[in-house]
Amino acid sequence: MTPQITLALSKGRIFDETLPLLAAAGIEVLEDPETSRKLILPTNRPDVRVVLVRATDVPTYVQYGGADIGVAGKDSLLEHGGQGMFRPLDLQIARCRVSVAVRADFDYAQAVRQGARLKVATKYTHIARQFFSAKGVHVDLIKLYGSMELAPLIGMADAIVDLVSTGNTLRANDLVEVEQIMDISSHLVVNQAALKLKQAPLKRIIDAFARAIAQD
Ligand code: PRT
Ligand code: MG
Repeated sequence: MTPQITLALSKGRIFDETLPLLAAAGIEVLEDPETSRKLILPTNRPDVRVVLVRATDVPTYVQYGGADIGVAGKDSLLEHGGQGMFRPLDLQIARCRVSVAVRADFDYAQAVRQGARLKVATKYTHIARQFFSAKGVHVDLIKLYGSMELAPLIGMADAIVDLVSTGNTLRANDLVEVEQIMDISSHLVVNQAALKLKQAPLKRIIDAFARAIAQD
């Protein structure tokens, strides 16, 4: 009997941009996550199913074997730590960057002098802590789960560390991008134990994804 493969995806851009890669592996998801309320979606392959989870939860599902394989943003992987999984492929999808942004009237250059103190609001506390500690800047981190842009506007923080893609969200809120911390794309992640137990079917999917990326 072929073992069941469970793939963890998040709704939205990661799901949408993974579909062509799945198609290249001969896998077609049979329900639309935007209209279906199901959390487990069947595919055209009886041995493959998709589970829908929050983007930040994909690494956790793969770590604990709730899913054998998943697609996660590098931002989510760095915040999670990546324990218990392999990261065989950079899928080059859902691309963006992690940046520092401040109010247009804030003197960032002055604020990040060595030994200075900066109040930073972010969902990405690991990435932010590492980035500022490498610069020798002390930061007071305020953990938020969304709408980071609001924090500098209402004086709760000096700066934010957030994902930027077009820059429209920053511009709409009169914030300026003052530093780019790193480029982000989504990666394929595979549970370490599953890769041993279900090696052949998982390898077929990984290889098909790799070929599809190489063609672009
Ligand atoms: O929404 P939820 O809280 O469930 O989680 P999430 O926001 O992490 O999920 P989702 O689906 O929005 O994003 C999943 C992944 O897509 C992220 O982990 C990133 O790796 C990647 N990605 C790529 C982005 C963006 N581009 C992006 N632009 N994730 C979020 N954004 C947001 C950003 O946070 C900001 O609010 O879009 C806004 C900025 O966009 P621009 O175009 O205005 O600059
Ligand atoms: Mg989102």
